[in-house]
Parts: sequence; C-alpha cells; structure tokens
Amino acid sequence: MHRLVYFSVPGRAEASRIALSLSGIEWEDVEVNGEEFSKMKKEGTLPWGMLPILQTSKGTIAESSAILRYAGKIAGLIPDDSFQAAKADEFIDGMGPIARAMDTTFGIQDDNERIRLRKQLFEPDGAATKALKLYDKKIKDSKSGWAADTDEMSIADLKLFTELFAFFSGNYDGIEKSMLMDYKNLLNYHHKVANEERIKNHYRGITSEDIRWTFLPNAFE
Ligand SMILES: N[C@@H](CCC(=O)N[C@@H](CS)C(=O)NCC(=O)O)C(=O)O
Repeated sequence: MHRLVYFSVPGRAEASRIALSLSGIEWEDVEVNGEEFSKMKKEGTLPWGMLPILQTSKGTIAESSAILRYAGKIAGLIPDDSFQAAKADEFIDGMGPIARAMDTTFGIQDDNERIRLRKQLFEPDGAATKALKLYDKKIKDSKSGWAADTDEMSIADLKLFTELFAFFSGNYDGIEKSMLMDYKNLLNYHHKVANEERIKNHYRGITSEDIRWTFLPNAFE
C-alpha cells in the first residue's frame, strides 16, 4: 500500500498523483491541513520537514521529484532511452528553482503586499515572465511537442502541465488566466497534454468549479 501525503491542492503532488493513478498500483491520496502537517513535522515523520511524502512498505520517500520518478517508473512514463530519460530529468530539475521563485509569495499574509509582489513577478523582467518565456521557448523548440522532446509523454510533462497551469486557476489572487494568453506555444501544449487520452481520462470527473479546472481540455480556449 502506498500513501501520498500532501495538502488539498494540486501543487507539488499533482504530477505524482497522476503517475500513481496511471501506475495501476494501490495507493491512497491523503490530504492534510496545516495542523496535521505541523504534527507530522514535530513527530519527525517528514524526512526533510516538508510535504509531499510517499509512504511505502519499505519506508518514506520525500521530495516531489523523487516521488514522481518512482511513480513514473512504475507507470511507464520514463523513457527507455537513457538520453531521453536524462532530458526528462533535466527538465524536472531545471523547473525546481523556477517554481520556487514563482511561489515565494504564497506565505505572505498581507493581501496588498502579496498582490503587489505577484504583479512584480509578472512584470517584463519578473521571475514569472522569465519562466513563462523559457517554458514557451522549450515547447516551441521541441520536435515531438513534449516538454523534454521525448518521443512519448514523460514525467517531465506531468510536472510542467500540473505545476504551470495550476497557477492560473484563479485561486492565487493577482494571477489571472489572461496572463497566459500571449504564450501561444504553452497554450498549444496545454491542448496537447489535456487531450492526451490518459490525462483526459484521469480528469474526467472534474468540473469547471473544481480547483483542477485548469487541467481540463478546454480550460484556456
Ligand atoms: N523541494 C521540495 C519542496 C517541498 C515544499 O516546498 N513543500 C511545501 C508545500 S508546497 C511545504 O511543505 N511547506 C511547509 C513548510 O515549509 O513549512 C519538493 O519538491 O518536494
């Protein structure tokens, strides 16, 4: 039995949730709140003091990318070709600091200050603008259309698709869906992944009211 433990948002666990679902293994999606997180932290349940974690019969795996690689391997989402597998890993590791820069505003309590900093992220030289431009170019340059230019969809696509588009769900004040509209390659990429049979099937029960609406085929059309 595998237990994926995270907060009740897509965030850094969603790619692994998809991979676990596609893997066919038995797993439980355990959503915790801040209080439960603090308790787990105090009890020493979290190897690096953070979520997500994946509890397995052999022990706990922490770090979202490690969990994604583990679940992605079972799900057949890691290319057999070593070069392509490394390019998928490169994409995942490359996204780390970018994702971190984009979520620096999450912990800021003051509404005005949070929104002000978020707007800064999306200014021409802001971290979010730089990230979107970089991702857009990578998709444009990909011959296969998949994030890491792999022949088939890989774990890199699960990470890019879930972490990037979730930002525009409307749940993060100051960040609007309209901010994505100039990034044509990213919009095409969204269409490609959201309509991929396994992804479409994974989100078939989701409605436009759900926090996961950004993963639906017509979300940005
Ligand atoms: N590098 C870690 C980062 C995990 C991370 O930032 N987790 C956040 C939630 S998204 C967390 O547990 N924050 C609580 C805290 O830092 O106290 C990973 O990718 O798993």
